[in-house]
Amino acid sequence: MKKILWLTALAVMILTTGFAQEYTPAPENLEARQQFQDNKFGMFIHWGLSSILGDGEWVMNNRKISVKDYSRLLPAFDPHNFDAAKWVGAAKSAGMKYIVFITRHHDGFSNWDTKYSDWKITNTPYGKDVLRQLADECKKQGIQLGLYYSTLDWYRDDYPYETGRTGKFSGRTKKSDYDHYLQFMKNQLTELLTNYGPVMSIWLDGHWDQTNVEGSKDMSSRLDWRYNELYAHIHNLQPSVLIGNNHHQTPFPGEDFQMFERDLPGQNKSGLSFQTASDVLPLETCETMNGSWGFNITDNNYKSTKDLIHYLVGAAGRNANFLLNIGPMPDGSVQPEFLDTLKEIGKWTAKYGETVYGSRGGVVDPQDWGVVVSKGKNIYVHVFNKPKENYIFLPEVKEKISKATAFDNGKELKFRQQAEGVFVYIDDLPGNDTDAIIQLNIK
Ligand code: JFZ
Repeated sequence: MKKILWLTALAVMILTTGFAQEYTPAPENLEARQQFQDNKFGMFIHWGLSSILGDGEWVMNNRKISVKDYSRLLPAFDPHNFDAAKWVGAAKSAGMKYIVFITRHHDGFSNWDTKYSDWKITNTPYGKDVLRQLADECKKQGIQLGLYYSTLDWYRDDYPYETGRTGKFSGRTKKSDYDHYLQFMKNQLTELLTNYGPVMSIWLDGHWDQTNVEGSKDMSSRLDWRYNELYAHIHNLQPSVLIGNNHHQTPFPGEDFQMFERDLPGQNKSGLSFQTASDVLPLETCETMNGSWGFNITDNNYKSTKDLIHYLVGAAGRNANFLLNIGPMPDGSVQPEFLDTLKEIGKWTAKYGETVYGSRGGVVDPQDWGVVVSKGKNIYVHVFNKPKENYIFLPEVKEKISKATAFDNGKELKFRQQAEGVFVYIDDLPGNDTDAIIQLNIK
């Protein structure tokens, strides 16, 4: 009798804590993580109804627009210049290997022909399923596709908006119903993961709406999101899909990669990145080409090609992917400033991409002068700023180095390996305004 009681208690404990649902990634998921890390460079695309207003994707919240007023955008959306081949072509021109597309942002608008909502692209004058075209084109051009999906919703009244810290001006009065909302998300995710071919990643965002502001002592969620259920649902549909969640915290069980926003792992310039980088999961960091995610008509604060290349290589040196954002215009086209910079980046990746793609970081910590990555029998030393001394010092290199060469002209460089690290002499390293690369061969 005692034993039965004890077993019952244990069973109750397991069921209520979710302890029995410990996540073991499927073999194809582990494989997908390697491919994801090899990809290194992707394009983030923020686009939807909000693009019409030219004031970023938070415009509904920031300008305190009610659901009723915001609904006027639906009959106004007609992106007649949308051409999936051009978007995917722009990503390819930069040397990007994947695209992460906003399927549904916080304004709740679905960029595909969902059965579960009328608030969708196929109910605009444009009328066509943008995701379908994008997915087909990605397949055609050999680009992997990830899907951004907001767990936060400013439009629906079943989302627990009462405890949310945004979406306060929507005019919603009906009591929320998370059971219902969770089912809605599962239904939509079933569509996304069934009808559009293999999906590389599901990029969730919105958790922070139910917590105190970033950096607070108490970062607990006011809502029990039941991620166990949501994540299991996703992985059951496509075991290889990589789940990431932009909650700005240490990864939760069931997540397959860790993401950073507007910061390289280990930095916190944005005030959003208080978490430490995982040394188990793949990492990804996202950043904008100007200062906005969604189309912003007055934001001309463009980052330079050089800065963005440094961001890409800097991410690789910290073992992370770089997801660079564009916010296409309301007509569906991409502004020339973005296209030009992407092409410029592409010139660099065409020449130097082999020192980044497929590499892994963490060989040597980031240094004042640049970063270091490894790839098979090679170590690539990326020198952004040539130091004043005539050498570069790489602390704590375990591998035995057999040769050092300047990547730009193949010229051999002198080096000395000691217990504390490697000195590479750079007198013969040609200057390079963006990134002077040294290739070290491992014995
Ligand atoms: C989130 C989104 O809100 C944003 O629109 C964009 O999609 C970006 C990639 O991800 O960014 C956030 C999330 C949370 C905070 C700020 C920006 N926050 O808690 O202050």
